[in-house]
Amino acid sequence: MSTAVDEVALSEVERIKLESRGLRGTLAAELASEASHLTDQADRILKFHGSYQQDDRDQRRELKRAGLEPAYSFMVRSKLPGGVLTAEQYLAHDELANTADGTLRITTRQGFQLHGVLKGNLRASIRRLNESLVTTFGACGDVVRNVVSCPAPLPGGLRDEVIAWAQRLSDATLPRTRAYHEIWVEGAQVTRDEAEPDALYGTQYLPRKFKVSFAFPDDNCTDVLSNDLGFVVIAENGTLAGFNVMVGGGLGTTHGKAETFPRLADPLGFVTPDRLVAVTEAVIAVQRDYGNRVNRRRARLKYLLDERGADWMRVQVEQRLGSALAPVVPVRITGCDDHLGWHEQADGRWFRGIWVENGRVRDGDDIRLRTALRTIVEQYRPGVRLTAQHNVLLTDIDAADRAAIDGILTTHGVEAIDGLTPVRRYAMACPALPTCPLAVAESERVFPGIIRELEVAFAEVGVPSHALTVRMTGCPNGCARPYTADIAFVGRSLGKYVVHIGGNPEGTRLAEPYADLVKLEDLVPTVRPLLERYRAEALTGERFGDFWSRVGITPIVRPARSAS
Ligand code: SRM
Ligand code: SF4
Repeated sequence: MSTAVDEVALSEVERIKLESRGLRGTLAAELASEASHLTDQADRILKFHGSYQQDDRDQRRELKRAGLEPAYSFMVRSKLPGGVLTAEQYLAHDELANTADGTLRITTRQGFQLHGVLKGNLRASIRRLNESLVTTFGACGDVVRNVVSCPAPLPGGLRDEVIAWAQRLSDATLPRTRAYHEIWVEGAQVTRDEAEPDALYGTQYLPRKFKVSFAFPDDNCTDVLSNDLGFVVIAENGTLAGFNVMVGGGLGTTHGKAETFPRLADPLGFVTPDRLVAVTEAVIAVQRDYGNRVNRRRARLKYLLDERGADWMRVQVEQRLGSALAPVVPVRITGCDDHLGWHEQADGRWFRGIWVENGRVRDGDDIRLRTALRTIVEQYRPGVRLTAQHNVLLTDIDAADRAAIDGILTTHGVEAIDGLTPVRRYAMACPALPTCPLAVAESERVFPGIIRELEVAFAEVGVPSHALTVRMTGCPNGCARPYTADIAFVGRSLGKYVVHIGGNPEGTRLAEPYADLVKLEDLVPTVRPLLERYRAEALTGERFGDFWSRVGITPIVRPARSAS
């Protein structure tokens, strides 16, 4: 394999990967040891296996002051292509939440995360997921992550056909090493000296995470253009003709580092389904061979596209394919559906989309969503599907059971969708504190308050009701996809945020930074004048983000209230 990196200094992570013997490293031995936590080296390798070592940041300072070590635990992320689970697989996750922090967290890439898993329970948790035929392998790390695809089983059958392709692609891009099976399933402590050859990933895997998405032109519910590699479905007379291939999307940035930026994917060409795996492998091979292995901040495929352009990329991909790509089919991405509420499937059965605040399935005082879902899944055995907007769909339900299922949800305080304002319905926040080590500000914990405040502002200003995306993250990495939202709050430092304005629900436009260093309590007052001008000047039917994109946002340095 290549090349372009042989002569240059490798980043520390590259060295760890190279010396890991097929993602083994010292992981097995460290898991078996009495130590409360893993070394950084083993933690790096653990990520490829679908888990991150974390510590409770709420307790960090106090423990340090008391001379104690941090409160370590692990986040475990399941890889669920297209967000699809059986009832049994859902119940396995629910059961494991009891030995974690009592919640299940739906992710923005249709996975599940368990938080707060103790080291002593880690192997049993991952093993239990494997027994239910769910893997965590490749849910994190420098490989292909969970492949996302619209999960709604709508009539016509195309959605399920595309999910099957997403699953095939996920299988084809799984690392070939047996390390995962040895460590988690067999529980081996003595592992091989030599790595098995991996034709796709080589010995160093990819320079960075690699994200793949499928989407429909009229329903980009997976935010396809934010992915390294995207496939937009092209249908002819209701059947799958193929996919427009999009490359080089990604959202992560670093404050103050102008060489990092969010970017939407470029069109590369059109492929028929039989060439899907080959074109995926070709794009991955280009990133493997030419991606930046020295500077991890610049290692995503988007920077290769930015430096060398889509034409260069096309030549590289075609060389590896041994044939030319057909030109992209001219289609526009025009919509995004959250699939909430009741919908009829092709087979006459029904699915119901349930709104989950920030993807957190839990039992609170008033809303006991976790118990409600467990009760329904145990009793009716529906399919369970996760959306890329943090919500859950219960599928394959007989018409006769609909009322009873609604009754269970109501009894447990779960709100019907007609009770949700658009501001709330499409809102997303990342986990941030206390689990995320990269958070510089709060997100999920403060977001409900921000949404309540925004709802009041929208009502007082009299803004017309339409789909609108409001998103928050605790740092600029962009996990809740703030840079494609109509309104976004991006953590800047403790208690302060950058406000971004002007994306859209269909994810085809990047928002612009509007105000910097805005205090948490000033976020809504900062946005309010924008609502007022929008209400006064928008064209009939014009949406909030579209209006600001048309008239142009003039960035302000200081927020409305804290200017003194
Ligand atoms: Fe993310 C890192 C959570 C989707 C960009 N992300 C993290 C970590 C693992 C922090 C860390 O590295 O230690 C966060 C764990 C926090 C915790 O306590 O749970 C984390 N990311 C999440 C999730 C759970 C957010 C959510 O609200 O659901 C999402 C898990 C998806 C999954 O199932 O795989 C999640 N992350 C995203 C997305 C959105 C997407 O993929 O659609 C992005 C932006 C798109 C992109 O990748 O460009 C995203 N996460 C990042 C980045 C920045 C990457 C970059 O190119 O710069 C990091 C930091 C990194 O990789 O160094 C990061
Ligand atoms: Fe953590 Fe930042 Fe991602 Fe939020 S956006 S989960 S704070 S890495």
